[in-house]
Amino acid sequence: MRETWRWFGPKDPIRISEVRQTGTAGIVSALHHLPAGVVWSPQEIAAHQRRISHDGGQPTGLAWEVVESLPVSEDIKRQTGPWRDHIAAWKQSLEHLAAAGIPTICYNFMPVLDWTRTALARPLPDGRACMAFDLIDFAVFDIYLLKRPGTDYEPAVVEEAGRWAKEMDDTARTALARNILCGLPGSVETLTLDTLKEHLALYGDITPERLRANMVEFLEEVTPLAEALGLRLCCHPDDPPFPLLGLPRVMSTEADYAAIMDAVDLTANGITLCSGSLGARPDNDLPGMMRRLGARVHFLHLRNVHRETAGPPCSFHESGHLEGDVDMVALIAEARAEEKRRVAAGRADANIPFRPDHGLDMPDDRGRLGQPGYPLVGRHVGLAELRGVIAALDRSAA
Ligand code: DNO
Repeated sequence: MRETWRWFGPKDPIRISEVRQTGTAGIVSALHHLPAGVVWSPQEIAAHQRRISHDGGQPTGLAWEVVESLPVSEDIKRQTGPWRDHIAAWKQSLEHLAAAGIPTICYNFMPVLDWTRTALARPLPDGRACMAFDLIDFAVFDIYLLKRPGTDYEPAVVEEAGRWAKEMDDTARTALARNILCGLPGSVETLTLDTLKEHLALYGDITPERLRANMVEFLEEVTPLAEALGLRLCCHPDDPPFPLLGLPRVMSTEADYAAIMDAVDLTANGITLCSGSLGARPDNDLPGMMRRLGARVHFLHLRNVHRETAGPPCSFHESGHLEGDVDMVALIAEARAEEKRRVAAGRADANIPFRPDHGLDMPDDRGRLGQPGYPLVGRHVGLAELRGVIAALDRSAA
């Protein structure tokens, strides 16, 4: 398992020379300043590689190994406007990334919102802080702030949301909206309530079946090229893994992944197995998914969640990497087993990249104001724990 670390580029308050001290082997990054739909030029890619390989003129020994994300435009997801041009640009970017030697490309197919949380720094009893998704808070946002017609929450959720909405003052309401609209780490786009409403209207007639068909069509276009270039595409799951705001979501379960893998049956059509996103549903068996879908898992996001209510949809908060509802040790054991199968099969990609996904905010992280969920100390603790699990499993298998 190859250790990697997500770095957000020059805006990231964590310097590459600091990342190096975590002992990580490679960097996950993106050209966050470019909007979806444009070509990533060789010059832009090379400049970013240089930002990673050098800090203050000094070599860092680190290289850009995984792209997260090469954004898929809303037009491609809906098949509207210049979507064919956007696919052509995506393919051109793949050619440039392959020429630059970056083999693994993560993307997602979530309409409008990427990850969604109602709290970005909820204090835990021991003083750490975590990101959380509270279904009642989300319903308050949806029903009382966004005022979306036709919401379909359970009656008990609507009732509770009504009580909470009365108790919230303007400051609390503004903070809630800001947290929910934050949903795209490092992106150039910032949503407001009004732009969100406009985006939702554009998805009015797009059913999950239609979105899945559009995704398959997109993959039929881009995957053969990726395969020929020796690249591995890997789709990140929906986070949280259930529909929000009436938008379709099609990458939430094992069955969703199996359908997409079967529809475009090439190794380059792969998965970013994010244990924290998928783990917010009790019916997602993460070690089992790693065992059954493993041959197509090209990238692992390892983090954990603690589910607070039954669901989906449900409330949950992010926990320490070894503390939540996902059996992280069993999941890593399955990832190691997959790597052994790849070695036996002579596959060149036997070393699967993973990153410690998210981390709890710990004391020294508070002053940095980095990307929510991406603190230096909290993530380093997560990496250290995961590294310990891997070492212990390897020792007992030897
Ligand atoms: C959240 C991330 C996601 C992920 C994208 C990949 O912290 O895991 O935003 O980067 O969904 O396309």
